Amino acid sequence: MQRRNVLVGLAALGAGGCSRIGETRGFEALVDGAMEWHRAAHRALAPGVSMAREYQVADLSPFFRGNGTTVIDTQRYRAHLARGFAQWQVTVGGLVARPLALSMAQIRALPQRTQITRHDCVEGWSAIGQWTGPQLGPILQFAGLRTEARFIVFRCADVLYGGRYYESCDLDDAFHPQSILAHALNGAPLLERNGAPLRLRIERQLGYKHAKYLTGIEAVASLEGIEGGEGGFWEDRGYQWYAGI
Ligand SMILES: Nc1nc2c(c(=O)[nH]1)N[C@H]1C(S)=C(S)[C@@H](COP(=O)(O)O)O[C@H]1N2
Ligand SMILES: [Mo]
Repeated sequence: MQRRNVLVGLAALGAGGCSRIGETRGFEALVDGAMEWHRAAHRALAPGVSMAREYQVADLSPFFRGNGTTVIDTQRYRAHLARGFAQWQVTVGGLVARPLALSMAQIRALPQRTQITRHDCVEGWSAIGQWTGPQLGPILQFAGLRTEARFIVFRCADVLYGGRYYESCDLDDAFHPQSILAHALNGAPLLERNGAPLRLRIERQLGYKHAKYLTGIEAVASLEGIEGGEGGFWEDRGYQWYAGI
């Protein structure tokens, strides 16, 4: 049933490009693969995989503030926002066998994980929010990471203090069950201040690792040569790359 909805949704969108049928089949395989992966990942929650603490609805912060970029003042972003992000795409590329470009409809059609977690910003505030989105792991698995891939880089739509925001993580965090591409906070589509339409939740890491306004996901062998070379916007400005909580 869910799968039929996905296909109908895709047909309505007109998956675009040269091979509509091919793309639809490919996406169907991603949905199936993601479901199997989700199940397997849960079963494998074995000793060794440490999970971030998850909270209850009663623990939710009444207000989840925005930090860093909270408004993107470009014509391009304003136009996407005005159209409800119907044309927004997140690319998955770099060292992968099968590069992808996912629409928000496709992101929402994948198996979803909802988690209530605490966000800790180094600036000295925390907030508890409920995040929903597909796990990153099965998307990367479907794209087919090449053996040389060691890091995942997250590209963002915003420029902060003159620099493009970006982040990165190792494969351990990328394939962690609580690493999701979140499109909803507390059951509602993300607001602009919290990273609309899509942001990373990487729950064992500090706030600045949770890249907002995602436009691209890139598998790389090394972080050298990417922006300042330290693996993230704040890392290039002196923060730790491994920001484990
Ligand atoms: N693209 C982008 N992602 C970002 C930032 C940013 O400025 N731009 N700020 C980071 C920081 S320091 C924090 S604490 C969180 C804040 O998330 P929030 O705005 O939803 O509170 O986003 C992180 N991700
Ligand atoms: Mo932060």
